[in-house]
Amino acid sequence: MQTTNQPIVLRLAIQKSGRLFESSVQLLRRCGIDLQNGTGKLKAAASNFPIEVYFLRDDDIPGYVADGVADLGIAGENVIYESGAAVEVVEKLGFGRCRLSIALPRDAGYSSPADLQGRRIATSYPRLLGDFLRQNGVQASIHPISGSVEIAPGIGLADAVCDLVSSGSTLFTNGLCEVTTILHSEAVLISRPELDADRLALLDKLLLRIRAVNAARRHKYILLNAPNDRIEDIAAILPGMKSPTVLPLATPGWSSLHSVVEEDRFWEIIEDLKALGAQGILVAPIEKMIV
Ligand code: PRT
Ligand code: ZN
Repeated sequence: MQTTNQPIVLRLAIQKSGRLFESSVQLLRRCGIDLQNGTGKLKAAASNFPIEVYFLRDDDIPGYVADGVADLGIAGENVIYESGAAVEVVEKLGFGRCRLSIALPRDAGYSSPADLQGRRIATSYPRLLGDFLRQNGVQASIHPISGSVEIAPGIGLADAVCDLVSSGSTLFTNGLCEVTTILHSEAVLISRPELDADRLALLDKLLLRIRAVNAARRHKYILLNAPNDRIEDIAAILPGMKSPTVLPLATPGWSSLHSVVEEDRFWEIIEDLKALGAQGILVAPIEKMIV
C-alpha cells in the first residue's frame, strides 16, 4: 500500500489522433469517465475517476507502458506485438479491427508461403513478418519502410508487401492481391507488468465498466408478444441473462416476453420467433450490461 498523500491515479496512454483516437475517447466516455480540459493537450485528468489520460503516437504507447511511464495503454495488437514490449494484454476492445496480410501483384500467382522464397517484401512490420517467414521456413528479404508500403511493388522496390488491410481497397487500387493473413488485430487495453495493489484495484473497477459497455454494445433488449402456449418454445431460443421475463397482457391468453439477445444472433432467430407466433417484436439498444 502507498503511504504518501499523493492521490493514486491510473495513467492511461491513448492515441492522440488517428484511427483509434475517437473510439478510445468514446469508450472512456461510455464508462462514465469525463476528461477535464478537453482532449487536445498532452494529458487530461478525469473529474470523476482516478485516471489521467496521456495522448501519444500509437507506436510509442507499448514502450511507455513497458517502461512504467504509463500504467495502461490502448493500441492495436499489430503495434503491440511488433514492438515486442513487455506488456500484458488485459482486454480486447472490439474496435480498430484490421489484419496484417501479405499481398502480391495481381498476376504474380501464389499457392503457399513457399512462393515467397527469395522475394523482396516491403513492410512496416519487420518483426511480425520475420516471425511468419521463419515459422514457414521461407527465406525472403524484408524491406522495412515506414509509410505508403502499398506503392513499393509499383516502383520496383519490392516484389510483395506485408501491410494492414481493412476494406482491401488500398491493395486493390494499387494492383495488389491479398494472399495470406499473418495477424488479426484489434485495439486492446494493455498494462505494465506488476501493477501495485492499489492500481490493480482501480484497473478492476475500470475493467468492470469496460466489460459492461462492450457487452451492452454486442447485445440488444428484445420485447415481443406471444400466445401463452408458445412461451416455453420461444423461451428456449431466447435465453436472456437467466431466462426471459414474462408479463401477462391485457388480452387473455397472451403475454409479453422481455429478454436480451446477441446482436449477431438476432437475425438468425427472428424467423423462428415469428414462426412460433411472436408478434410486435421490438428491439432496443442497451446502455450498460453487467453480467
Ligand atoms: O500518428 P500515429 O502514429 O499515432 O498513427 P498511425 O498513422 O501510425 O496509425 P493510424 O491512426 O493510421 O492507425 C492506428 C491503428 O488503427 C493501427 O495501428 C491499426 O491497429 C488500426 N487500423 C485499423 C488500421 C487500419 N484499420 C487500416 N486500414 N491502421 C491502418 N490502416 C491503413 C493501412 O495501413 C493501409 O494503408 O489503411 C490502409 C488500408 O485500408 P483499406 O481499408 O484500404 O484496406
Ligand atoms: Zn503510428
